[in-house]
Amino acid sequence: MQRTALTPADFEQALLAKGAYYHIHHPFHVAMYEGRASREQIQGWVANRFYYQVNIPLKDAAILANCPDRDTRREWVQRILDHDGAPGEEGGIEAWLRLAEAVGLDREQVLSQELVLPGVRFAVDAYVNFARRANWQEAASSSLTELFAPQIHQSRLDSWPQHYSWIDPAGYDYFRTRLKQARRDVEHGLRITLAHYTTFEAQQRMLNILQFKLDVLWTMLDAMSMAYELKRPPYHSVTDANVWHRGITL
Ligand code: AHQ
Repeated sequence: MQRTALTPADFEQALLAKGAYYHIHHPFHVAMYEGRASREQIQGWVANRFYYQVNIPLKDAAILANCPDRDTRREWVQRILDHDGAPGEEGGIEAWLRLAEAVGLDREQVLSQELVLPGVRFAVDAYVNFARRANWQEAASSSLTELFAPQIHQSRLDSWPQHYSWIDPAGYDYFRTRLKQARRDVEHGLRITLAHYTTFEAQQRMLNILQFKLDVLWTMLDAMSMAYELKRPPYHSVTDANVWHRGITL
């Protein structure tokens, strides 16, 4: 039988309730927040999250490519500039590379993506490929894990400086910049989402899309937990070398 659609307010509450599954609750993130992460775990996190960061512009460009609405595109395009850097501006990817240097990683090694774990690569690629294949509204709404992002960026700014005196504080610029960009992104993403999903079934599908994106973020940290906490990186039973695939250069 046809269920009546949630009101926009109730739909937004249902979206916010998904925050219970946000990766701020993942044990790997909690360990970083509580100061229990080793230098290797912090470095592994930064090197692996770099793969997520450099794929965000590809994800957002896929959304633009699928979106026939000029007004949406002219607002959405800002996300690419935020990461790639508008002419004359550093951009988030460069800021992330400064975070990498601040935690003692070599810039070229991070750029090479040789430290990116298979599980991280698969999760991120699933997100980008979803954005390429889905309609632009569904791909746009999958960014709404950022409803919870300001809190996670703030938590790092609040806790890392006191726990990890060995990290150069200049590296934290990325989190500060992202605080306001995430809030602005969410306002647009929510506007698209609340307007697009107007039946109960469509709203349930969107909640499943948001869960997929939460799975992407959670799974990335699972792969990092295996490698950097449980000391079971891929192929650890066969070799000590990191032999996993470096990514297909098309
Ligand atoms: O640094 C992050 C970022 O640039 C983005 C873009 C956005 C998207 O389009 O899906 N999501 C996102 C996120 C960033 N940082 C994550 C973190 O934990 O630092 C949070 C993540 C998100 O919540 O999706």
